[in-house]
Parts: sequence; C-alpha cells; structure tokens
Amino acid sequence: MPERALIAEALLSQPSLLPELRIAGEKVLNKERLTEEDGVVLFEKASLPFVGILANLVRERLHGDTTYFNRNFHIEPTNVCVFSCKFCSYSRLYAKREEGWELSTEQMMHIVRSYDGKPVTEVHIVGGVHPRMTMQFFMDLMRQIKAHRPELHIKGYTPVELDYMFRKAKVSPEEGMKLMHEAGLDSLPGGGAEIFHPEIRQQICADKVDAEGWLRIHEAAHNLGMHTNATMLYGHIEKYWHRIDHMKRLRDLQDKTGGFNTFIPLKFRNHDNEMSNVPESSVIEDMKMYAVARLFMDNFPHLKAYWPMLGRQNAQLTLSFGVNDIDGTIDDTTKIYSMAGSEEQNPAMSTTELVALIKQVNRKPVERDTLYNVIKDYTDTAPGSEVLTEVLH
Ligand code: V47
Ligand code: SF4
Repeated sequence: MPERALIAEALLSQPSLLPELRIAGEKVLNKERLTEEDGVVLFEKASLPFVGILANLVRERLHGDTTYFNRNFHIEPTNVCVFSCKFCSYSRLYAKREEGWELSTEQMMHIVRSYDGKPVTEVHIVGGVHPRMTMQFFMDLMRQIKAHRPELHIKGYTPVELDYMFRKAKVSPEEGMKLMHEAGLDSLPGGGAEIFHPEIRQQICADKVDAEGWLRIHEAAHNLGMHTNATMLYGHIEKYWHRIDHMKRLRDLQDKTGGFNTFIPLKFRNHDNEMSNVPESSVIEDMKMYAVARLFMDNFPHLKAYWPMLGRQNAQLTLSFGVNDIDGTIDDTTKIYSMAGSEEQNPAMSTTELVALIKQVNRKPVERDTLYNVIKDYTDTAPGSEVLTEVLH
C-alpha cells in the first residue's frame, strides 16, 4: 500500500476521532461519494491536517505529483460594467458614467499580435459588461483572432457577459453559445459563479445572472462539446453550507454533462470595494477550502489555485492540499485581482520561475494546453533550460 494511503488509514484509526469524521474519511478511502452533510462536517469539525491528508491522497491518486500550468495572456476589453457587484474593486459603473477603459478591436488585436512568436497557447478574454460591446462585436473580434492565429485557444466570457449579450441580441443561451462557438470561442472560464445560493447572491451581486442562468450557459457549452471551468468566490459572508450547496450544483451538472475541466476556489479580497469591512479568510481556511473542494468535487478532474491571488508561497502550499494546477502565465495582465488587493501586484512569472516554484515543493511541473493536453514535462529539465525552449518555440 502506498505511504499516503497508510497515513490516511492511521489517521482514521485514532480512537479519539469523531464518528462523523471517520465516516467521511472512510468514504474517501473507499472512493465513495461524500454527501452534503459530510461536506459541511469536514468544514466545521475537521482539522486542517485531517482534510489535508485525505485531499492529498485523492490528488495523488488522480495525478501523482504532476502539477500543471499553462502559458496564456489576458485581454480585458473594458472595466466599465452595468452591474454592481459589491465585492468588485475593478469595475467602473456604467450607470454613474465613471471613467474606465474601453479597448477597440484594433487595440485588442494589437495585444494579440504582441504575442506573435511567443509560445502562448491560450488567450483569456474577460472583463466588465459594457452595453456597446455586443455579441457581434465579440464575434468579429474572435474571427479576427482566429484569422491571425488559428491555433490560439480562445477561453472567454463568463455567463455574466454572455447572458447580457444574448438577451440584447434576443437569442436563447443555446443559440447564443452556438453562434459564439462558430465565431471561434473554444471554452469558457469559470468566472461569474460567486456563490449560487440566492440568500448570498442577493446580497453580493443581486443584479447579474442567477445560478440557473449561469449553469444553463455552461450546460449549453458542454452540449456543443466545449469544456469549461467553474469558480466559487469564498471567504466573505457565506456559511459553509452555502459553499457546499454551490459545489453540489456544479457536481450535479458535471454528472450530467462531464464538460467541466477545473474547479477554482477564489479567495475574497477586501481591498477598495463595498465589502471592505468584511475580513479576509486565514491561510488555514484557504487550505481547508482547497482540501474540502478536492474531496467533495469527486467528478472534477482538476483543482486549480490561481497564484496571483494567493501569492507564490501559498500557491506552493495548496499543492499539498488537493491542488494540481496553478494556472501560470508568462505575462498575466489581469487587473481584477491586483485592484482587489491580491498578493501579486504585478502578476507575471516566467516559465523558469514557475517550474522552479513547483520543483521546490517536490512536484512535477507539466506545461499543458487549455484542455490539459501535455505540451512539455519539465521534470528532468535543468534549471534555466526552459529559457532556451521559449526562444526556440
Ligand atoms: O467572477 C472579483 C472574482 C472572477 C474579487 O477559468 C474577486 O481559468 C476575489 O473567474 N476578490 C473572475 N475575487 C476571474 C475568474 C478566473 C480567474 C482565473 C482563471 C479562471 C479560469 C477564471 O474574479 C469573478 C469574481 O469571482 N473576483 N472581485 C475580489 N474582490
Ligand atoms: Fe461587473 Fe464582473 Fe465586477 Fe460584477 S464582478 S461588477 S459583473 S466586472
């Protein structure tokens, strides 16, 4: 039996262990699904080492030491937004005519061209919801990107943006997704999910797409054969059961479609927004969040920690609490976190640094594309040799 399984068994044989934790732990050892009650119990009663050992067992069963990253860049078309999420430090309210940026198609194509010859595999397009940035506008942008660089994977637009565009264009989510896919959209990022339960959603982001709308758009994408991600904004006013409810809705859709790749818990940051009075979660809470997610989301292949948000050292730590992907970019220009007070104000990390960061905690760095096809295994590369590969690509 592998050492990790022995450790987990020893953990469950402790006489002082609460019976409900033993039941949940045994389910994990026997590869059985956790109920919602099990999930809440783990959050409420388990220690960090308890959930950590079990989550690491699941992580290593699924992926061994492999830790994925990819090379992408972001385009943020605008920070002007018609919505008014209370946690958002980034948007400028359209209704109040606040100053913001608004990129033209040509400016966005200029960003795309600036990566010519660089070994990026993905562009992540996400931003505020601007009334003049319609479905036609983005379909035209995507056609231009594909004409310029056909193999570049376009991951873009959350259901918040899509729902607004589709309603304006008077098309159903299913029709809208089909048109966007035909224009070049390859997959959806995980944003806009926040907390699905209306009790919390009403308080933090009442005016944007609701849980059913979010899930319907992802389901439509899955039915077209597209893969998508899912996030959860945690660590603010929600209770543990709201987190479990959120993850359960995602797990149910995944049972139906199998279209999700990755679950990404996003730590709420309280800098410069309308929820600045809400304290941020501790690092213990953050690691517990990742661990319980790995245990509860048994049908999600991947669990991602977004390193610009957590900082490099905490991102390393997540790799022992269930995480097998740390996103990773050569030049991440996203502002949504730096404006909310993330750990990394200038979130750019070279491949060399990212590989070293993963190796330092004895994991195997593997570069992937958006769909987790392996691009390069860096396990046996000498430090610095990535630079050569970058030049040669
Ligand atoms: O939905 C906004 C979050 C999300 C704050 O799919 C905040 O690969 C914390 O979803 N504190 C958008 N979080 C970004 C996103 C994402 C990021 C990286 C990778 C992927 C992927 C998706 O950002 C929003 C919201 O949940 N957010 N404000 C804040 N103050
Ligand atoms: Fe707009 Fe997104 Fe900010 Fe909400 S989180 S206000 S939808 S940019």
